[in-house]
Amino acid sequence: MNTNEEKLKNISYSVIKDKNIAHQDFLYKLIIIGDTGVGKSCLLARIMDNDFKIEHQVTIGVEFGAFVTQIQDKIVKLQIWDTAGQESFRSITRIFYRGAHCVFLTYDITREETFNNVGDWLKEVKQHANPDILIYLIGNFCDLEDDREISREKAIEFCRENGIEKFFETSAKTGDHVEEVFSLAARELYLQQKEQADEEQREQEEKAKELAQKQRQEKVKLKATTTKEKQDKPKGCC
Ligand SMILES: Nc1nc2c(ncn2[C@@H]2O[C@H](COP(=O)(O)OP(=O)(O)OP(=O)(O)O)[C@@H](O)[C@H]2O)c(=O)[nH]1
Ligand SMILES: [Mg+2]
Repeated sequence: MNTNEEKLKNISYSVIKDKNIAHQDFLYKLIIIGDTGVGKSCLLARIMDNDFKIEHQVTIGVEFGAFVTQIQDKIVKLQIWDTAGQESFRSITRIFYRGAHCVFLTYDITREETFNNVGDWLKEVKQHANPDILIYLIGNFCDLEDDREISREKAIEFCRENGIEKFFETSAKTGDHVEEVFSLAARELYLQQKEQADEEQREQEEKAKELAQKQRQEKVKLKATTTKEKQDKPKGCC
């Protein structure tokens, strides 16, 4: 386990059920993308309402949701954008990549073509999202093990080739690993921001120290010059 994962594991957190909570310390935007029918809306319904719909209600454009956690002493809200997977909405959904902090690149482990398209989805991310966006690869439908077409190894290989650090298999139907991935994303984004803020503070403190030392040195110099001037001054002058 690398140090980042250890840190993430050790951060205490709890889920806040009240999604309408007015106050939050940190707000992050997370988008879910992937082919139509891979279960994006069901993942959202599972994390928001612990609900699952059997029928496929095609998403038109985009739908919103939220997932709120308390991490350490801070309230962290994920604003979740569930996008339409159908090709015809592609030009609309692209607009929503902007400003996203995290993306769930989703496929269905029982349909190979949805995995084959993940590369194209990744290209979209690279073209339209922030370069430092956090990318999670999510293989949904893991409850249907007997129908599996994409092995874990194949997905892990894809991650390795494309520099994606996080890969999970989920089931929106049973809820397997769903809370885990959303809460991990919240913790990872929080940790990133916290470490960046800590780093900035360290830099400022360092600068302040340097400045104080310079000022001290200037004072010493000034004192030395004035003493010398006094000594050099001719005595007993009338
Ligand atoms: N067995 C199983 N079925 C799932 C799972 N997730 C979603 N489904 C089913 O898959 C179908 C499509 O789910 P949606 O969440 O609507 O798919 P989507 O990705 O939002 O599709 P678009 O909105 O068209 O992009 C529905 O019939 C769900 O019941 C899962 O994890 N396991
Ligand atoms: Mg949908």
